Amino acid sequence: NHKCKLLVLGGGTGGCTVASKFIPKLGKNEVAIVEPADLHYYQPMFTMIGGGMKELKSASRPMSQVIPKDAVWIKENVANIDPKKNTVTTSSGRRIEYDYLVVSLGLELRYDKVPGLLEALEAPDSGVASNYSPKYVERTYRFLKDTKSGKAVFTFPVGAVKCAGAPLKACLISEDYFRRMGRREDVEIVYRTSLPVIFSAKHYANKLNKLCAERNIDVGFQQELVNVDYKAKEAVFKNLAKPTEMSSIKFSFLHVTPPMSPPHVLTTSPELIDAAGFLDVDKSTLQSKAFSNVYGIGDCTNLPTSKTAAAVAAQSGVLFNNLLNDMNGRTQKESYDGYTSCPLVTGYSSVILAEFDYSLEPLETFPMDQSKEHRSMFYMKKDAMPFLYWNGMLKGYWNGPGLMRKVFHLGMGR
Ligand code: FAD
Ligand code: UQ1
Repeated sequence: NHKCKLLVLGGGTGGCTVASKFIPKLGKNEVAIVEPADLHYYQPMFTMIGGGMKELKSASRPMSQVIPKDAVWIKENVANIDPKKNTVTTSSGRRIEYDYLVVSLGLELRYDKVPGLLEALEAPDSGVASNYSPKYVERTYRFLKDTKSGKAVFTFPVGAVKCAGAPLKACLISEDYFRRMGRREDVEIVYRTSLPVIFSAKHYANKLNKLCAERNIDVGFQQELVNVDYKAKEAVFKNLAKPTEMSSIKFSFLHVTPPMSPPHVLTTSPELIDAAGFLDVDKSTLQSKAFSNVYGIGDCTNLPTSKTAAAVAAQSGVLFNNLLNDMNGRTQKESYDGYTSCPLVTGYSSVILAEFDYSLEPLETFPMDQSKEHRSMFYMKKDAMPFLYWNGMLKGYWNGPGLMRKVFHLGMGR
């Protein structure tokens, strides 16, 4: 059994970042992190790996190196949360008592929800790949290289996803790949999304619609992938606008973004979650609506913004200030504006850097029109961001680009 001031559930992006911030305040061994994984992945790299621009091994570090050294690492699964008793139980039955709790458990990938998909992802030569999992991301580039003709199909699932731009990035990078290889005339590019729009923030959606049209990508809306038959090379879609209407596409290559769900373990504490199963927090303060000593950050929360590491960075500063104030008996609160960012990689040397907040209106850092494709932003994404992540964010020193934006805009604009 263990007792600590601050308990952090999950040692991913949000968990490590928050733990690092509190250690200087709370001292050695007063912050504990429950995290079962051996490796911590920098998931934003997966998009580049799928395009053959980076190697998988460059996207991970041993968990032992990213969990701050003065934190206690409990290398187990969380099995039960009891916020009434301020305790968490692990899968081996260990009880951990806390004064304050931060929940940062991320999202679960649900490849199992699409019949035939797991078999297809396990079969060596199915042509089916997915950038979302370190298990399947290397298949993307392998099968891109194998695809000489036919259809390359890209999907977007129903429900909450992390990095909602990533399914389209996979599509645009692949399109650029085939063009550069001289195969674009022989490969049709098909994008099928469950959503009625290409992207949530309209300013960028306008640009992306135009880009897809110019690049001759066949875009279909409100289409949900409901079955994969890799032997027949067939993907079946349901028309969400007309649920009895099914259609099937014969593919050479299929990139799937899986359905995702909130961490199952949250169901052990129904008071903490909303109807959809996400941690129910105040959208400004990040505090649990049910328990004042519980906070949430990142993908497992119901914060009504797009789920990204960039959003986690901005949230971490707000969470830190608010929870520290609580700990010190101060009542003032800082507000999260919903800031999120998605570097939309549109090919092998260009990025549209979408940045927006709860209003879905652009909130851009750099003094230029970021809805245009930029080479500089490609290198920012490929080389600068990973460095900032490992050396700045996970160590607690990066609260997102808010300050940078104010400097660049000299106090003018949003
Ligand atoms: P995670 O970092 O996923 O961490 C959750 C942690 O909880 C994991 O370590 C997991 O092992 C642990 N856990 C789960 N269940 C349990 C349990 N029962 N007990 C204990 N521990 C548990 N973001 C960007 O900002 N820019 C991008 O360009 C970008 N691109 C992306 C591309 C792809 C393909 C993907 C997959 C993601 C991308 N993201 C991007 C999103 C970003 O990676 C996530 O939003 C971010 O990592 C969320 O952090 P988190 O702490 O909420 O969850
Ligand atoms: C960001 O802060 C962040 O988290 C570290 C990302 O995730 C990897 C991003 O992709 C982006 C774009 C940001 C925002 C940073 C700047 C400089 C605009």
